[in-house]
Amino acid sequence: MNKCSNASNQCLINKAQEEKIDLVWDRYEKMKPLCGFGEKGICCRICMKGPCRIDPFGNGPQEGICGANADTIVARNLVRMMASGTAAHSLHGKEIAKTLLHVAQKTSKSYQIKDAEKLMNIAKKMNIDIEGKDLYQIAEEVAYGSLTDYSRIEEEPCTWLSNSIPKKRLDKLRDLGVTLNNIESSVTDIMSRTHLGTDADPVNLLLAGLRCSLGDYTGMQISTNLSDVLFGTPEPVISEANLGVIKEDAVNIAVHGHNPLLSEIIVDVVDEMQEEAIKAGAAAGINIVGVCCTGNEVLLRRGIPMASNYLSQELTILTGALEAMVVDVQCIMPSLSKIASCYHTKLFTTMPDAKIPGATHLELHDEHAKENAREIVKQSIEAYKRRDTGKVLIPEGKNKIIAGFSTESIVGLLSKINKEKPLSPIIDNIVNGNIRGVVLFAGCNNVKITQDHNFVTMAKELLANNILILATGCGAGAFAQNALMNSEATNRYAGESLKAVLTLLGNEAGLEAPLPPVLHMGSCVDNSRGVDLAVSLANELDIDLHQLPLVASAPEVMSEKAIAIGTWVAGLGVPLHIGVMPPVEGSPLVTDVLTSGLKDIVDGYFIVEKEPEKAAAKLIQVIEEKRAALKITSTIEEGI
Ligand code: BF8
Ligand code: SF4
Repeated sequence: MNKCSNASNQCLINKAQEEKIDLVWDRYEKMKPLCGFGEKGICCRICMKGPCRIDPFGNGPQEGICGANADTIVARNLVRMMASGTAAHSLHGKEIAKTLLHVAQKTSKSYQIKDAEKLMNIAKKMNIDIEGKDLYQIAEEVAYGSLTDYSRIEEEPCTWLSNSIPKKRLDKLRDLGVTLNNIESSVTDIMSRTHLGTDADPVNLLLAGLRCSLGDYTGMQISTNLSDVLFGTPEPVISEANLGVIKEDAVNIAVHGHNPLLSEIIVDVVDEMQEEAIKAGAAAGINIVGVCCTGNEVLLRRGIPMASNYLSQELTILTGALEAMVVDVQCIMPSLSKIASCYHTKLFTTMPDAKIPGATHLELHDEHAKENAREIVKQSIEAYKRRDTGKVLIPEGKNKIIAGFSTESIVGLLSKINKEKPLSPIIDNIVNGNIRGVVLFAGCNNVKITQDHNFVTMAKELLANNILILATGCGAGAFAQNALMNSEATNRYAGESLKAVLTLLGNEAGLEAPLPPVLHMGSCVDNSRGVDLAVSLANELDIDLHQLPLVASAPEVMSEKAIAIGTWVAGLGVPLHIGVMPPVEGSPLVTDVLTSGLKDIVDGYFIVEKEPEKAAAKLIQVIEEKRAALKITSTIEEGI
């Protein structure tokens, strides 16, 4: 194998150049200059009289052919992004809920209930009477109750929205008319009102977008919670990250996408097929690695190492040592197919709604999921025999990570310090200033930014200022890849008082070292875990979410799903930083609503700042303002 000690993956980018393979960064360069109308959101393709474009300099047309102005066009385009994001996340949740229903009705061949305690807690939360019912009856009611959030006719708010946020917040959203009774209707509503000649009022459109985005949130709650029932609630787990987790002497299979229904089965069947791989010459057997949010799901629950987040997904194949990439849905670059064809790598698609030309399609339906998973592993072992060892180049660096911080595992850990009031160690340390506040990092990588740069730069600054960081999605991937999710990172980057708290907690957890300064809470749908923790803190203090010294950041935001998340985060009252301007600048009105008007009605708002150093400073300022408003301005660094 050729050696590559460069942990930045540059060697693989160079390799791609030598092999004349275009990567995402090459395609980006070829795409330049990007369309200015599209970037500002003022291109409309909603009907075939157009496409229409508004001249941002005021010299050309200021209205489309139908008379829609820039405000209407920008708002329509933006809320359609929110609808797409909501559809993606909530369909994921619906698949999980349907699977739980099949398990409850004992018609599932491949899945079972792994966390009965969580199921009981959910039933209680949903006000389901569990008296005298067995586990399967309760699971059936939980599944039906959750699926009702996708189909309710009555005008009451979705169960998973109303049972998971503080009452004050729910009342505020209801008064504003943005609570929803039915996730799928909220998406239909956006597609309907943005049809040509329907809603032309930008503010009315944005409010509908907020309602739809709260559907995204509702779908995430369902995804996360019911996945925990089926696959287990994450507990702290030690693993590794970076492309170096791909092993030269193993049959390497990457699982990529979002839905744990696929990856869990693959991980399950691997153990029984290890011998076959060894017989084929792979001394280390079969090695599963994760990419994107599927990677986060199996990392948290199974300790599977993380090879890559979004932007470097193509490089996993460039290592020349990947036998198969198995994908489900979302954030899968279609380019993978072409790149895989330059190697021995098999690309498997597994979902009926996510096929890629050139890939092998093997659907993982419940009734034959295990057989198909075995077939995928078998073909991967076959592919190993075709591996060209001359083309193998695996970057050597890999980082230790501690992941698996579900709300339950955090509360469990804290209860070792205070059994009666488990949240008090966190609350006390926020009040006395040892922890100044919390930032939840979420969202994607974007080719417009050097991969992971904004995440890492901001985190170092925030940690030095004693701010605790939670992370999900590709944000979590960025921190995992850049050695910010282990005890050494706490010693290196955390301010003194934060370090003291994390050291105490790490010792209680039996690590004999500090907890990491960035806590990995999971995939993008697991942003619900961050909300759950924040809601527990807010309820304990009898305040609303916007009063907490809590902010969110998606410094390398890219996808429509992330736009939906950002909108509901603001709707829940939490200011949200984004490091890339969404396509709204063509309408000063829409830009103003997002960056300031929203604050007046829901307390949360968007902070757009491209420079990570400046963004960190702005977030610190917001946290300090929130502390001052709560009258917890103390800077005492003692008394943990
Ligand atoms: O859902 S963070 S690039 S992988 S959209 Fe996609 Fe963005 Fe990554 Fe996970 Ni979330
Ligand atoms: Fe043009 Fe109006 Fe049609 Fe959009 S809806 S393409 S602005 S005519």
